[in-house]
Amino acid sequence: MSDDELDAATRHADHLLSGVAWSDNDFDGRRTRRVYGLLRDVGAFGTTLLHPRVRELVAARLGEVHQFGMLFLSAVDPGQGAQAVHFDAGVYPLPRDVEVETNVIWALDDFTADNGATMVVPGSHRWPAGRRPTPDELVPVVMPAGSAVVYSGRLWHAAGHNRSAATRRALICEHVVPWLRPADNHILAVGVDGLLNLSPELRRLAGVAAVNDYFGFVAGRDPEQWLLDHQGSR
Ligand SMILES: O=C(O)CCC(=O)C(=O)O
Repeated sequence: MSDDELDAATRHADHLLSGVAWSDNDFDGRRTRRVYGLLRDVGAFGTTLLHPRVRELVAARLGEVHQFGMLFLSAVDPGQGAQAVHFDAGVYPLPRDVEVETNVIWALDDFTADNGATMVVPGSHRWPAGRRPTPDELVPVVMPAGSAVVYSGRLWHAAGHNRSAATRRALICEHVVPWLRPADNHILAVGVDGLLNLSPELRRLAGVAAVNDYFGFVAGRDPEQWLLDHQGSR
């Protein structure tokens, strides 16, 4: 992202994080603050979520119609230990070799080996079911603030241990194919009025997008058209 975009994104992150408590479970992290349902107050993240180069990569992997899976802001505070190693598509009962998910982690602070940079196992998206990484296979994604890493939902990874004195913030955007239920229900979280306040492209990513005439419609109609008519009839 440009410096201006990064500046706006970090200010929006601070606004969203104000007053947010640490997570109440080990996976999210008991020294980590998380904000889900970001489309309810997308602010400056709207530009980041639609970054053209990242959008191209995601569309090349998943096809033109796809949708957000989980979408959250994560602030890993000092002292947070490493997260359990996992792959994001593991929430779906699918064979390991089915590719359904492409995810993006935007660094809102520099990611360093010390401050909890995401740890990844390069190439592990091609591993068969049952193979688990050993600790020496994990490498930190070291990158300056404003950078993103794009990875398959099959890649083994985890948030790292934050041994530094500062918080590591990240914007984490999962994307899944349109025939899967997204991990988070953006349509319910945002509601009809909230959807109408989003740009058409963000609405599509929230799930307002037909795949064809018989898949993804609302009451037999194209969902975008349905939404606009619904607005007009009020
Ligand atoms: O914060 C990170 O670096 C990764 C978090 C993650 O992979 C997750 O919570 O699914």
